[in-house]
Amino acid sequence: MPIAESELILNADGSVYHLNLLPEHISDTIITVGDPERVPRISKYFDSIEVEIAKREFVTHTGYYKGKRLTVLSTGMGTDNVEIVMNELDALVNIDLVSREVTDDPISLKIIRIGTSGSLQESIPVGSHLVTEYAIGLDPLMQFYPFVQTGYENTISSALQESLQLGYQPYCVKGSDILREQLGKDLITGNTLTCPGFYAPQGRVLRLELKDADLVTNFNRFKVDDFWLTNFEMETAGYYALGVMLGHEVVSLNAIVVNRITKQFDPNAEQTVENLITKTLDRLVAIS
Ligand code: R1P
Ligand code: URA
Repeated sequence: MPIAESELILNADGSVYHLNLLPEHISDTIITVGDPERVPRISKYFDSIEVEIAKREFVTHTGYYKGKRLTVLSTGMGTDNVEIVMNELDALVNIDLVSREVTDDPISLKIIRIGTSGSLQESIPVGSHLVTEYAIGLDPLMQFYPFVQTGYENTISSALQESLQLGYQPYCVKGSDILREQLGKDLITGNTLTCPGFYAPQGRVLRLELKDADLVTNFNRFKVDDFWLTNFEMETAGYYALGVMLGHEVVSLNAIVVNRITKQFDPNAEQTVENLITKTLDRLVAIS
């Protein structure tokens, strides 16, 4: 059955609705970033750039880095944007956009998030790089998908629900083991909390008080055996859960630019991100 025009919306040139891309515009290896300005900061290292397309916050550059074809794409902030990006990237490789039929042999993409993040532990300093093993989503995205947690993931997310006295169960999900091993060696391995906001959901007070004044302390102290929360940001759990369901390999690499326990902001945050970019590009060239 073809997917209706109202469900898979295409632009006049046949490209997917928000990303504005055609299948030939992307590589099977995609670096995603939140900030559109981070796209040229990555593609400036490419030998050549063959595609430059932008619509809304979604900026895409595809080119070659040391002979390897790579795409870098900005998503903006939050798992609602990640939901659009993951579905439209998947449509580019697993749906025939002309017949609107799902293709028979699904293609698996490699998706690598390079983003900034805040540390929840004194021992994880600003300036460090962290690869996410498990992500826990406090956002509502998985209330709308039939995502099934493993027994272990369910134990973690139930314990967090109880600890934070939440009215809903968060979701816990593991990222790609293979990409974590290939790209995350010598990075700190951690468990990342994905929050549906930057201020109150991450315990920040400007003019509005928090419902739970101890939120960051609770994140910091949360433990189930040797499981702890190391850092937070706003996208990783959405990527990981959609990656599992759609069959794509996803890993989240975090530049730690703030520590919420020591209350430090990284004075060299830009360099911390730059170092993660160059390290990741070189590791991507080495993998098949
Ligand atoms: C908040 O400042 C943003 O920074 C982090 C968060 O996940 C959120 O998107 O990631 P990026 O640096 O990739 O945008
Ligand atoms: N991004 C976030 O979402 N939180 C931080 O504290 C830093 C970066």
